Amino acid sequence: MTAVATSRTVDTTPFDGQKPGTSGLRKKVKAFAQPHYLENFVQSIFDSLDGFAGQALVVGGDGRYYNRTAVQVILKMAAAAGFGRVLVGQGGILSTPAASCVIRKRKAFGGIILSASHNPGGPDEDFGIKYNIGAGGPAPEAVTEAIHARTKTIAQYHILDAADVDIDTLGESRLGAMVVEVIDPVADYAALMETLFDFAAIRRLFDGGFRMRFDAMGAVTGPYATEILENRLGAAPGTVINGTPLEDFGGHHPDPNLVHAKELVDELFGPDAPDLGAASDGDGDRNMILGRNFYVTPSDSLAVLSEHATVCPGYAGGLKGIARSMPTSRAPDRVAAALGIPCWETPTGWKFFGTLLDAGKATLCGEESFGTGSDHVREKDGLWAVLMWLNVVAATGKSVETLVRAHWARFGRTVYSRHDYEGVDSDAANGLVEHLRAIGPGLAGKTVGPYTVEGLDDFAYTDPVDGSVSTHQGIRLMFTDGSRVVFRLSGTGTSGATLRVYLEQYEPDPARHDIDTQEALAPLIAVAGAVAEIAARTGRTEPTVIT
Ligand code: VG1
Ligand code: CO
Repeated sequence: MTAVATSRTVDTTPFDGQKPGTSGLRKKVKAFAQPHYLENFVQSIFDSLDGFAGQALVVGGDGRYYNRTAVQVILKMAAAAGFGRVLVGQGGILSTPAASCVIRKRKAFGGIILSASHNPGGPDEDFGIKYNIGAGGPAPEAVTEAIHARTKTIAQYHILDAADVDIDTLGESRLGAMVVEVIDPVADYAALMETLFDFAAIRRLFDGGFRMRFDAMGAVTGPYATEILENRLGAAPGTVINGTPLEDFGGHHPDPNLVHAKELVDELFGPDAPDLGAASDGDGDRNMILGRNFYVTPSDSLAVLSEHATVCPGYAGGLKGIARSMPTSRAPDRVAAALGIPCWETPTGWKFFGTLLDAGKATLCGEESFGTGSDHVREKDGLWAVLMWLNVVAATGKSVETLVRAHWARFGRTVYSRHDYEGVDSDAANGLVEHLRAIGPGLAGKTVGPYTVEGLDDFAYTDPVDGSVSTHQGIRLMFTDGSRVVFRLSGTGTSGATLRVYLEQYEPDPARHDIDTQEALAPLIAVAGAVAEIAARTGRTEPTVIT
């Protein structure tokens, strides 16, 4: 017999639950662990939603420190709020793309994902929480703004007085009137991947001696990658490294880039390198792709996958369109033009792709920040991108490097890099952006270094489907030769400000395709620093991270 559980109302005081950022609320664990803090935010989510009584909610996270504690709080609050069922990943685990998959497949009302993505985890590090809508994607700005507004007025939350739920055993139990269903976090996701990609062809590739390394970075993709790559596709045991989700990710930044995935990069650029290397981030939505001695920029990855998408069963009918975030390079635009399909340019953050995907205006989408995905879910999807690369390699018989070089030969190379200045003083960072806005109108036609300025603008976006407008999405400094520098402040950091400088230069000449990226971009980097007064305003002469 289950004891009768009663709902308790707790008085609380409003808090400022952060302006809607790039994705959800991200803070130090210590902030979330303050009395009522998490509860206030969860109640603010529920108070901003309508019509969920008796409906299902999906809950899971990337397994970082505080994940299990937060899951229990959310279960008890969902029961008090009147949800009919919560689908929770076993052990509290669900990658971001898998949560999106489950929300869609099980027709849930929405989902709560616990993650601070690629930010470090542990008692002194970051935690995060985001709400996803019934379509499976991140809440659009109207919803996140409603949640934010609610955090400023909230006076009470409701929680069931009950013992913790066993979230480690598959199956159903009850929490008050609500059913808690503990699900296999991998099953639905793996089944979806089997419908999109030619698993038999990929299996033959591995049988033929193709070797790969997948670095799960001690984060959530370990169980997914092990099941799909090793168990279902026959990749050699040990293909997946750092495959057990750890509460502190082994002390690393689970961020799949050239700096943080050093172990993988060293192997792929070392002797006896495998044919393909890949890594994913904390919550499994990012990917980095490496060939043997070869790095694929995320922008090129989107372009190459778009070029060859039809070899994959799930995309055999062709693409309806491509969408990329504004700072992502324009390599995918050239592929879209060749395919005769639109290429949409959206603000940074996956939430802006949702309407395009729902309306059938785009099939593939991507961001320069190691995010690639499609209309199969409504989040970016790290392992999906790896499987698509494997499918393209298997179908064409070409290596990763050969595929990218063939793309450059056909379309030209878009030389691209992002320079991040992390932990900058917030006032200095805002001042830099204000400075750019102020000088913008006078810049057109001016010569700076080897470039002539075409114009500078502050990117604003009108959603072509629902008409919603988003302004101040990044400063674009455009030059007459097609080169471009974008300046934007991060919306996901948890300490100080992070200035991101995105550099892009088109190189049609095949004789120059081998040029080192930073060397090729050196003049543009110098101009970006001079125009934005980066050193003078931030006190930094070098970026913290170059990708
Ligand atoms: C960063 C990336 C952005 C991405 C976001 C969430 O945002 O630049 O492209 O959508 O992280 O990714 P920002 O505002 O810090 O630049 V994840 O993997 O945290 O969901
Ligand atoms: Co992520």
